[in-house]
Amino acid sequence: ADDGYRLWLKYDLIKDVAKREEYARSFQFIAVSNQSPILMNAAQELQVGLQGLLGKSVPIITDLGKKTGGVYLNEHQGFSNHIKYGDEGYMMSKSGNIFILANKGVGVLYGTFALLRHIQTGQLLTKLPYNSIPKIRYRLLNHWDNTNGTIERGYAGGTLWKWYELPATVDPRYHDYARANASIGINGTVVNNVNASARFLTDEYIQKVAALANVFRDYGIRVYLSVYFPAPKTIGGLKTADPLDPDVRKWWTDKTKEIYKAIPDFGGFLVKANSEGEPGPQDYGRTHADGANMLAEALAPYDGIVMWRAFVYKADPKADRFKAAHEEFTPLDGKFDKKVIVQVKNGPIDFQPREPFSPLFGNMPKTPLSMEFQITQEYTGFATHWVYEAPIFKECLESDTYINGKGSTVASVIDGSLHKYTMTAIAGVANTGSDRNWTGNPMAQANWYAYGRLAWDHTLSSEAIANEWVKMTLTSEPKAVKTITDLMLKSREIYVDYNTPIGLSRPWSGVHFAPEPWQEKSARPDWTAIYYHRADSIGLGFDRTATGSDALAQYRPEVQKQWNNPETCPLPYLLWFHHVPWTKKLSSGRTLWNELCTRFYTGADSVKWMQQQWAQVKPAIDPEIFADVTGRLATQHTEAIWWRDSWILYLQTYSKQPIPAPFQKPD
Ligand code: GCW
Repeated sequence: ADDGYRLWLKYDLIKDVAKREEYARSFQFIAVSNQSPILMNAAQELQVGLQGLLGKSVPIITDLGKKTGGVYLNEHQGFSNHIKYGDEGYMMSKSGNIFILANKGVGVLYGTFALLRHIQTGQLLTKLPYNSIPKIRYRLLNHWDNTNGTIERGYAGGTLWKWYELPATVDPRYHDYARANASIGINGTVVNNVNASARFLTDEYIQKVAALANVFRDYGIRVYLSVYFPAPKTIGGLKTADPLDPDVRKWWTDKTKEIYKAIPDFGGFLVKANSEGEPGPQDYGRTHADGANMLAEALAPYDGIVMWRAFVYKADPKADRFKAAHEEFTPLDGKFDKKVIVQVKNGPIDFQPREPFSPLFGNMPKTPLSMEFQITQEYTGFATHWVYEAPIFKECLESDTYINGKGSTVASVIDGSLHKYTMTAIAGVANTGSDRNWTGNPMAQANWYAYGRLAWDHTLSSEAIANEWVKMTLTSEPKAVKTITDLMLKSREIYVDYNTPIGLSRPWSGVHFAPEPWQEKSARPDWTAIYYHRADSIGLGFDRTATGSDALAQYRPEVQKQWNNPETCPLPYLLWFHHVPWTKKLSSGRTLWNELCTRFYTGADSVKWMQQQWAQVKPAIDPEIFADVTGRLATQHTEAIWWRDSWILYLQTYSKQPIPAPFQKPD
């Protein structure tokens, strides 16, 4: 039985003997151009992969000579003078041998995983030549992991990092983590929570993190740390953490030096400051730029960067949280050091199942902006609900900001092409944990996978990624592949329908799981449900047009035009921007109330459809995974009904309307 540990790197034997033999003819040996650790990792991965896929042990050799019929992993600086492959791009070709060529070992490693993917997905080697260059330079996972072993918003067990055992004991699982990431092109990992403990900057923890870095390095992955801004006070014994104070600056400079001594390829710092109660430069009357530039100065002698998060909003129930990041950050455009990237969540609020793109994208032309996506399913059903996230990511990346006219997509902002940034980055909040299968729900592995693939090449389609993931991870039986891919592609829309349809924003509750639309009190005045959904006797939704908060004014006129008229605003965004009367007829022909009920009911009902579809693929799926997902889908169905009912019964106290007749039947 398959416990899910091997992810998409399963390398199960190809069942079709003829196909196996055909492949085998091209894999009589694996030759390497040198024996650096990274090239040897590539060669060994290929060896393990071929052993599994072809059932054949293929020798690794160090001298190609005149031999043909094998693979040559060739690290060759300057191999191409036509195309700029950079440090990470690779080329694959076939003539006599299969050649994987790259300027650096890590490029060869990526090419090797791509070759394996070719075979795993049953593609013909005649599809070569093939080349690939990442569109974004820093492709990171952000782990919200704490010193005590917990993960903030983690639903797959505790942290992977065994702090108590490190640095002396190095769990072999760290290698597998690195392999999985390298296979999808992830080249950096922030190991600790952005709500950071200062302990990560103590010598004790630097040594632990260095032990992880020692494993990750030979898979092309650099480690980064989230920093606690007042660390100079808490662990440095200084009286202040004012970023303009010379002693504070010296403290960071010395600390950074200490880190680089232990981790020579350290990637840099990620900072959450003056955000949700975390301290920051504003505590000293300084700006985000002052804080970020101080860290950039400390990193100046090294190849490291600062990723400064723009996730800020005030505890003000009268303000519109939607507008906060744009208000605070756009005035700072041009004030950041060249080592600083400002990291922006995809949407203006917070990883909701559907949000419009953040209006910061495109509006800071002098500052590199990076994208922060959330892979872990904080608002998309934790580990029980099956939600394939590639469509969420793509929807944002493909949104047009119109900053420099039509075609100024969010993707073109973050890949640097629009404003000519060379420093480009993307981050995904990880969904991994200590669960044997890494992500709790086996289907959530696809979200980790899809994030990595899109970070490398955002032009890939959600469908293509789903298709290859299914083939590599679950089955190659064509009908089952089709059924599961289809399920994946519909899963997000189904979730939105029973969770937050028509642009409804998700009410807060403690753990961010069930909607509790009735919630009126919380730790902060803006953390109530009513703040977000704005239900009243007239209607529902947040007016963000000129008659309301006017958040729409933060977008270009072309974008405003799409959203600012309630008659023409696409339904998925309607309640994000408009307070709509219950009885208003929508473009669907139904009233708001009837449309809401229709979505909630068909959404919950569609989970039943998901269960039926899944039942059909049983013969093609490993029994352990099949049973696991079957159980989760049952829970998902129950919970979808809860969510539907809690919303509808609550909203009905305002709408005073009956549930439409077709839905007045037992489930
Ligand atoms: O929405 C919030 C999450 C917090 C998280 C925060 C952030 C790490 O609920 O758990 O803190 O976003 O992104 O900083």
